Amino acid sequence: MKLGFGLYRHMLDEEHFRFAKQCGATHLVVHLVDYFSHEKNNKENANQPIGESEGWGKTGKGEIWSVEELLKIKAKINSYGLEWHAIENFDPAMWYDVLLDGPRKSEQIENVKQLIRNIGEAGIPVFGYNFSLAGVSSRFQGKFARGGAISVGMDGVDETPVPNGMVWNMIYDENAPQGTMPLISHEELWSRFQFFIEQIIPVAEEAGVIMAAHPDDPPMPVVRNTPRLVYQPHMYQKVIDYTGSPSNKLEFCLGTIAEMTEGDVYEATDFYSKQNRIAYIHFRNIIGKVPHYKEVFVDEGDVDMYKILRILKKNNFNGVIIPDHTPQMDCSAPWHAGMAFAMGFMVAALKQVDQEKV
Ligand SMILES: [Mn+2]
Repeated sequence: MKLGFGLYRHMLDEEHFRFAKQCGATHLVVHLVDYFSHEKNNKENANQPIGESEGWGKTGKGEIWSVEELLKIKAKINSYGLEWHAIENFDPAMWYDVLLDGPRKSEQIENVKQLIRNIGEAGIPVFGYNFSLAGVSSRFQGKFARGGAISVGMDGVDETPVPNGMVWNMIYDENAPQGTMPLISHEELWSRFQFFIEQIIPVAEEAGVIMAAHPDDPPMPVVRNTPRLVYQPHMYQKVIDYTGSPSNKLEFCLGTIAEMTEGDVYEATDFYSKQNRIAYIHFRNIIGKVPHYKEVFVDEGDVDMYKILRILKKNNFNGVIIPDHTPQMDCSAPWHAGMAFAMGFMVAALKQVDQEKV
C-alpha cells in the first residue's frame, strides 16, 4: 500500500508539495477543478468546499486540460520527489449534459474522451469521478470532532430542488431560465450512467487510465430532489458489472461507505478489494449513519481503521490511500494540523500492519 495526499488546485505550489512529502506521502491525488470561487469559501483556510443550496460557485469554462498543462504540473510534482497518482473530479462544465441527458451530450462525451486520452498521454494512471446530479450536499459545519474540532456532519437531508443552470453543486449557466431540475427516476439515472461508462471505459483502457467511481456523499437515495447512484455498498457492484475492463474501478471512500444504512464497511472493503476493483482509498472516519452522522478524527470514529488495513493487506491491495477530509484543529494552521494528524496516524498504522503476519 502507498500513502498519498490530496491537494486542491490552489495548493499546487512548493509549500504544499513539501508539506505532503513531509507528512510521509509518496503519491498525490490532485483536484484541478476550482471549488472555491464562491466568496463564502475562503481559499486561505479551505478544508473542503461547503456551501448550502446555492452551491460552490461557478464552474470553469469547460475546456479540457491539455497534455502540456498536465505535464507541466507533473514535472513540478516529480521535482519534489512525489508521484502523480490521480486526478479527482470533472469540472461540471465539461460534462453537465452527460449528467443531465441534455442537448450537448454527444459533443461533451467526445470532449471527455479526449480528456481521458490527454491524461493517459501525460502518464497519470487514475481518474476519479462522481456521477451525481446534486453532488455533495446537505452537510454543515460544527464542533463535531474530539475537543470541539470543527468538521462537517449531516442532520437531515436538503430537499431544496437544484436550480436550472446548476449541477454537482456548481453553476454552469448563469443565464439559465427560471425553474428547477426535473425529478427523474433511479432507472433513468442508471441509464445515463450506462451511456457514460460504455462510452468512456474503452477509451480509458486504450489510454491506460483507470476510471474510479466515488460513491454518493452523503449516501441517501434522494438528495435535493435528485436520485443517487451508489448509496448502499452493494450498488458499487452494478458499476463494476457494466464492464469487466480493468479500467473500471472504484474511488473507495471509507467514510461514505460507513455512513450507508445497509451492509458493513469491512465486508465491502473485503468484497471489492478481493475483486481488485479499488483504484484508491479515501481514508476517513465518521460517527453515525445517514441522515445523522459526523466526520471525526481518524482514530475516534465508528470504523476500526486497522481492521480495514488488515483486510486490504490480506487481499494484496497495493494502491494508494489518502486522508480525504479531516477535522480542523484549533491553531494558526487548522487544515495543515488536521491533515498532519491524519497522516501521522496513517504512517504508523501502515507500518504496524505491514510488519504483522497475516
Ligand atoms: Mn470521499
